[in-house]
Amino acid sequence: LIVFTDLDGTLLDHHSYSWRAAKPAMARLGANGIPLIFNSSKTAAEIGELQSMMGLRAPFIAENGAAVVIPSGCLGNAEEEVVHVGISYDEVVRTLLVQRESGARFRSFDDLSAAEVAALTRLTVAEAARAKQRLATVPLLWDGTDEEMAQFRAALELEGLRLVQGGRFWHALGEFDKAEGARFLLKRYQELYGDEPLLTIALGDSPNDQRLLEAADIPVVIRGVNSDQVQLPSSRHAMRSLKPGPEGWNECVLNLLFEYGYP
Ligand code: 2M8
Ligand code: MG
Ligand code: MG
Repeated sequence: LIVFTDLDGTLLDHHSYSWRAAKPAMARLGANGIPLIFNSSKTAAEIGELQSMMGLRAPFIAENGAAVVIPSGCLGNAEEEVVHVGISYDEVVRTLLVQRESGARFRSFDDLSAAEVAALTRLTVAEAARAKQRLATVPLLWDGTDEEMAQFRAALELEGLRLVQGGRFWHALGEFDKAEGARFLLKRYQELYGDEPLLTIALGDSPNDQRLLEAADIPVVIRGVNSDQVQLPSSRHAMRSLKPGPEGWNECVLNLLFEYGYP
């Protein structure tokens, strides 16, 4: 088994960012040597900090698939590896500014100060500063009408950008997604594990997790603010959690470990 998980609203509580309720299942994964791979719209700076608070060291996927980070030693690599995909942050910001000049109404992480991001998200100002250290994706709040949003989306698509929905924000990003990041790391793990087939579990709560869930053997939709917009793929053991966030995560992962014979 290998586990790919979203963070906000999935492993972390949507409001408090606490993972406390998921600790029993996280410990069982660790004890069984099952890799736990974070796959988030958070930045590499945020995920690195989170891993060190959790006492965890593992490869991870940042910014909705824009970057894959493999800390030194994790996959037999002597040095830290960082793989970037697609368009750069500056290019996304430039395209957004052109749209604003033609009337699009939004507030992005590029416009907002760390204090403003903190007020919107309940992150601390230091955490919000890490959330602003972005490589390739721009979270934004839409202030226009639905109709204007449709125009905005179409205009971004002409520039090779997509909009995906997280728990609080829309994310403007290039032609990559969480599933590609997961596939990249799965290949690396599969090389390590040789012929032993690896079953993938993916957990997520929002539309930006849809492709990741579809690519997994065992997709788990965690209940959250917009999880009703996520379609549950029809695979064996696909499930929705009854409880939200880390409580739901804990229950589903413990169930699956039991189901697949892990103590
Ligand atoms: C942003 O992401 C969440 C994920 O679902 C959202 O869209 O609501 C991020 O981009 C991230 O960097 C930040 O930590 C988070 C804070 O809530 O918001
Ligand atoms: Mg989420
Ligand atoms: Mg996320």
